[in-house]
Amino acid sequence: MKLKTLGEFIIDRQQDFPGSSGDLSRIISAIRLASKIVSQQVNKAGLARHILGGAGTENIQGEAQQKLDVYADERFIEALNNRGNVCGIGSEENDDFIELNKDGKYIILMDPLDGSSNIDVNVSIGTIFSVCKRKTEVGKSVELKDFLQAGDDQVAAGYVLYGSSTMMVYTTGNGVNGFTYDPGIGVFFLSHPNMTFPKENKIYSMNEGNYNKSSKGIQDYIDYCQEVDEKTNRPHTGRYIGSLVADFHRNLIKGGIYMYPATTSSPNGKLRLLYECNPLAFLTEQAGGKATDGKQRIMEIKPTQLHQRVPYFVGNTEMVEKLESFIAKE
Ligand code: AHM
Ligand code: MG
Repeated sequence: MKLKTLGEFIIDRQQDFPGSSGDLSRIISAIRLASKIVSQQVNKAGLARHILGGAGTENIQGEAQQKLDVYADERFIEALNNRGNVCGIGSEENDDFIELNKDGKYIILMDPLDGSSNIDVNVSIGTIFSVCKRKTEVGKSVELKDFLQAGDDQVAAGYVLYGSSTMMVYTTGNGVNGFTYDPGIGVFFLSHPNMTFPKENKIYSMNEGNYNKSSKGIQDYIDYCQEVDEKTNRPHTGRYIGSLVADFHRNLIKGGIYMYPATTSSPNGKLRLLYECNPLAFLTEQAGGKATDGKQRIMEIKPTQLHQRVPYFVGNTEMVEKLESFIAKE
């Protein structure tokens, strides 16, 4: 079997676009580098805490002990800054955007370590990223408007899943490809070419503790998922990890829908439009699926705030449309 590395894949793709500046390739390879560093740290998180945590807030070199999500944030910012073509980063970890190289043409939006409440219990977590061209002139300071771009303006997006193996899945608008990391030699290999949602309506994923805090349409859809009906192969299977990247990845491979609706305590839902919803929506549409806030296509929403939250329903098109039909009846 001929194995293709992520590095070879990036070069091949760049050659498909003669005259391209190679900027996107440089960004993807910066993300690849940071994700290897974070992956290594994630794998020893429990051990590091055991060895270093008891000594208080300092590690063995006398540096302040960092939480893994702050560590991931710093590694991604560092790697992207080193490439020189990124002018700013908006991150779930930081209140405001960070300005990098004024001459850079691209901005990055990212959730450096999504599902971080799962770190302590040894459950899969991930990184989500989105890449857009800046709106302001190259050479000037970045502004908020560079970051408040609709999902349709993304030029690349993806995630890294730190699971039973580490995987990177991304799109630049020409399909979705997944790469599995071999930590022995430090290389990502193309393992999931041209990923698409399977047709089967199989899995539904929601924090069902929120059932009674959700709207009637959501409750009716959950009831529908649980109903016994041989013809439509129901009940669907319920699966919820509580790490968006891991839930999304499983549903992309097996067929399913992920839901984080508005609730009485979180009227806009929990997930962030720019760091979580838009990048996964871009991947979803590229993989033949659908992403909506229940009424509108996620990627059409014009953001007004950096940390904006939206209700989120994403996955297999048929399942998302079924859910929308319940919401429409509310
Ligand atoms: P985080 O970015 O602070 O980690 O929060 C996002 C996470 C998602 O990964 C996950 O799907 C969701 O929050 C789980 O929320 P809940 O515990 O309310 O079900
Ligand atoms: Mg998150």
